[in-house]
Amino acid sequence: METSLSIHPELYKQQVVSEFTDIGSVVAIVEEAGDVLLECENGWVRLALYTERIVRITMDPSGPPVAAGESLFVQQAKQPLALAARRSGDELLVEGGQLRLRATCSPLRIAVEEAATGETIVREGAHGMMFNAAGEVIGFKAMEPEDRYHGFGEKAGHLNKRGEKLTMWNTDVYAPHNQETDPLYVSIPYFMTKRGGRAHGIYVLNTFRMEFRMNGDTEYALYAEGGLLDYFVLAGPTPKDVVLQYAGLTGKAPLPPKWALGYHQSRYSYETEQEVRELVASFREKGIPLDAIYLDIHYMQGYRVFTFDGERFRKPAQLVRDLKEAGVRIVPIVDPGVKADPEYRVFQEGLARQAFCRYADGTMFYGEVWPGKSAFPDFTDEAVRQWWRDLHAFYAELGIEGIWNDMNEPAIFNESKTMDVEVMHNNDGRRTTHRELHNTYGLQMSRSTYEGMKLHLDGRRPFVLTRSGFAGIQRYAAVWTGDNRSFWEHLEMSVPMCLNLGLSGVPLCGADVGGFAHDSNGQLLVRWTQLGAMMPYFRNHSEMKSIRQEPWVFGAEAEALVKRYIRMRYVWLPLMYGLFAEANRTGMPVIRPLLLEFPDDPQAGLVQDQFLLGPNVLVAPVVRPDTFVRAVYLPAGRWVNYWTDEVLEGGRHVLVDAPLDTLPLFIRQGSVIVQGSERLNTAEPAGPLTVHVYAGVDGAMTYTLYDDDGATFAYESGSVYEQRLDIVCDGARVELATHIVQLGCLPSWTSVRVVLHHAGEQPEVTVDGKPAALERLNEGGAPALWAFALA
Ligand code: MIG
Repeated sequence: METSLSIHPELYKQQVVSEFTDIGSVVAIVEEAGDVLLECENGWVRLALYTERIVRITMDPSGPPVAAGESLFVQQAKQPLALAARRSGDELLVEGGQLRLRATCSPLRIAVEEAATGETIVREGAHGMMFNAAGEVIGFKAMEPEDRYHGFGEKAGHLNKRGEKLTMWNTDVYAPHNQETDPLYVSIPYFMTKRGGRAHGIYVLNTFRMEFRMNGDTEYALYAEGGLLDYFVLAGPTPKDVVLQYAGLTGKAPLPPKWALGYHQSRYSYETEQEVRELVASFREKGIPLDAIYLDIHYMQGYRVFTFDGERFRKPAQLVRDLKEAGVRIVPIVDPGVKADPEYRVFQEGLARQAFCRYADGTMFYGEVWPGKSAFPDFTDEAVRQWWRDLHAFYAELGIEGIWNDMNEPAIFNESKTMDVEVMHNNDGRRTTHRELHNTYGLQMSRSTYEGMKLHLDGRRPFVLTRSGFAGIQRYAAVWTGDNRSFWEHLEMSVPMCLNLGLSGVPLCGADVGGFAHDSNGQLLVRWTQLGAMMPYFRNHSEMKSIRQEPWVFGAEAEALVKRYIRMRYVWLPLMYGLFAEANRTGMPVIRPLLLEFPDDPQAGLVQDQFLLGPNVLVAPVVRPDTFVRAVYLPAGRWVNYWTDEVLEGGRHVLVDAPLDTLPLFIRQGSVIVQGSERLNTAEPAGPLTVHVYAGVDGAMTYTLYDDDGATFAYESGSVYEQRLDIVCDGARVELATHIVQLGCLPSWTSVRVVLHHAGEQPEVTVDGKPAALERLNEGGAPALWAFALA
């Protein structure tokens, strides 16, 4: 525990702006291959139009910044677009695409604006771009009074980061995860500014320790401990546009295998084969669905990665096979630290290949982690990544399809909690220090893990879960939010955390359901499972010292409710899977803050304890103990209570009942959702699909059913099933037109039934022009529910 000593006056040194040098006034303007280079008194600035609505600004005090191309962190090629500069007096106008940069020359202060309207998107205020002799750089931007800041990757605290300082330095934080606990495991140097209904983004290309100082009054600052001040301005203009622009730059997540979206059970640790088999049997007996069991560090022989302890797990291949037959996957943990044991094959190989991180003088870097003294692969080097990819044949040959990367910040048991910053990385030939590449270590590890599994899985989709990451991590892994606790506060915080991760390009994320550390309890586990069932990634995990938290440990009532919501997860899977397909194509997150779908609704912009699953399903979890009623904000329009079919007028707060068995859920009226069937895992037949049409408002709605084999990469070459349903409601008339968009494969569901909500007592329904044979589902019940089969 820290004491007051930690706020000793002599421990604190304020960073003073006056110790930084401004880039100075513009002395010459050079147009170079479509870019504009500004030679300034104290250095250079390059302006490049990346796309019609993305501009890149790079400051280098030492010389003209090179025209940077694609990289691990920029997947999209610069479009061949040109900027043209025009100076008149002190004013400089640089135009291209849909954007215009308007700058003063002395001193250089740049504003990015809409070329068409002149509306300012983002501007420098009193300060501009600065650097100092130590190599630190800062860029300032004006803060407008109504600006709200979202994104920044994985951050504790609230959805809006205005007033906060966000640090980019991947860190293992066992405890605490409070609002001010910063940084955590993942750094994504990107955020979105929302101003009224408009939005723009800033993505800073810098892997050094960074700070986003959003705690100013009239200015915020982008600070980096080294490297260049180099950033993209993503001009929106809507929040969704910004998300798409960011995903365009950093890439989209591959489709996860369907089993990765089922319910997962973990514990630090399930220690023996016997225990794992019993666990799976318990899920079976109790009728609780299960798709994966995790093996934490105890499965290994003395914590040596790429081994199984021969006593605890005598026949891992047999175990994996038997479980897979029961529809359950095994996901083992793999940490980066390789035990420094001269008799251990992986260590020997790594030494022989010079695969481990070393100091500049060639001496090895060793750190203490679970196996004791350990060496750390240099994942920044292609030859090392290749080696690591190949090593995964070990798991793949056992039948394993998912890998859990932990401790990859990297976390090390020492004062700094990580690798010495002066350790050198090969960095594919451009040797540099850990100080520069620390934030990318986890990403590079998960990259080679994903690629390695892909290589060895014979066309099947791998699943990788990671604790650490950087911009672009979505291309390789799912992210879980690390060591939370069984606190209601952490249940509550997981919502804005995952929403901000989604805005930062990571669609597949979630928190440890039930809480990792500390003791959970029945009510907490019920509420957390209700939320987890609607989260992209759904895993219950807990630590050694805490009481167990499998679904049945807190008595019959809790067990029944936990079971009900795990089963409900499987009902929502077809809708969720369709959203993952959308995320794969566009980068749109699966769970969305209200601001994304309702950017012009000021109240929706404030909401962080509710979210949308896709565009039309509103989830309002209960995140406080003994709370059986909650306020819900319904955006404009009408909303249907999922459980009762009651229609509620939106554009206001409502108070809804939320007894322990109820997760408040609302469907936007005038929209369509799909539901699958309850199953014990995703390996079981999908069964019938139900399309729920929430009629009752005149107008058109559309929904596209999506499916593919859920297991291979065939979807990338068109083996997908897509059927669009266009529905027009006009009074009692409901016309449904079906349209096969893609028939690259057949869907997994056996039949499709449509359920009509709020279509009145005597609807006239046609399907592709022919009258549908309606069946009334609730004889005499109101409002009427009608169903018909879809051929
Ligand atoms: O805290 O491998 O966040 O999920 O169970 C020690 C043991 C290291 C940290 C992970 C946690 C995992 C644990 N690990």
